[in-house]
Amino acid sequence: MFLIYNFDCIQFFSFMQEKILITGAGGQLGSVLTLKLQEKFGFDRIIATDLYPKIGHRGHFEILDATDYQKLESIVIKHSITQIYHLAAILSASGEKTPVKTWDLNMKTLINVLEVSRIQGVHKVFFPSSIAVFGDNASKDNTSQDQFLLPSTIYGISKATGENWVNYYYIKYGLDVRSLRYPGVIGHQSLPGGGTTDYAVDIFHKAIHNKPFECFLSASAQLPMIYMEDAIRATIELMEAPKQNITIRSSYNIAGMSFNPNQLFLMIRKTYPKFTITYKPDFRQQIADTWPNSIDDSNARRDWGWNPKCDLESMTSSMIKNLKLKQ
Ligand code: AKB
Repeated sequence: MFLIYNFDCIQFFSFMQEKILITGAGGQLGSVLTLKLQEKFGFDRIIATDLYPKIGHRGHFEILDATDYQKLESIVIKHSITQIYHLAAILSASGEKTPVKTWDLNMKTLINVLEVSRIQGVHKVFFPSSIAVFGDNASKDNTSQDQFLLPSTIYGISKATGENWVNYYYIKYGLDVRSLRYPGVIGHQSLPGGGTTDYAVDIFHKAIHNKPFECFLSASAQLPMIYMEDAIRATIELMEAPKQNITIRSSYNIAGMSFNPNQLFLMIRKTYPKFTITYKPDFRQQIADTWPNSIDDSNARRDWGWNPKCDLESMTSSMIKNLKLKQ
């Protein structure tokens, strides 16, 4: 009893000591994760950073271009940071327009985060990877964790390389970096920017405004997706899992649901029977063609109890309900 009490106290004490820095805090995932971490740890414990301040942001905020090591290090020292969630990155579709810039930014920011953590004693880091690490060679259905990675986009190449870097820092320096291969993230709280899966958020904004939707993917382009609530929960559950349970130090596959634009359209039509869609596939269809249709996340389920709650139907009704509230 005494031992259990003592252990709980130690855990509670170290929890209360956490100081968490988030890069890319103004982005689709970053803005929602910032709120969740503020709610969990308290406003004082969270330092949101991005290139530009977010209008209406509550709590600590620092302007940071994470390619600037000196600035990053000064913020880490100033706030005695113990954990970093490194979300800043250029995504798949935007990345294809500026491949060299995308490589430079995605790699430089990650290496800066790893280095500052090693040098300044940050003890835990989160690195978001993506289903974009898989290429055309990988099996499309129920794609397993250990496929040979041959990504088709520079974004995917930067994430696959990033997975190797974080694994290297764990092996060489013992830095506790944890990572998820996110599918497309769908949420009502924020807009995605520059991804191949963005259509699955854009479509809802058109539907609730009674406007037709032109889809940049084909009707049958099935991709793995996850609802924002599940994505945030997965991130925090992974970060809080006991260290000895983490067997994958590159990045965990996680799955939420899988559907194609036609299936999503038909689901939305149940609420908006007059909603219309046209298909005009562009270069993003070629990216989608190389990505999995669905993901096998059995390692995440086994190691830290991952279990998605949201499917296509519940995600659709939650998106519509929440977007209508904002109208
Ligand atoms: C993108 O489409 O680039 C992202 C991703 C799947 O990583 N949403």
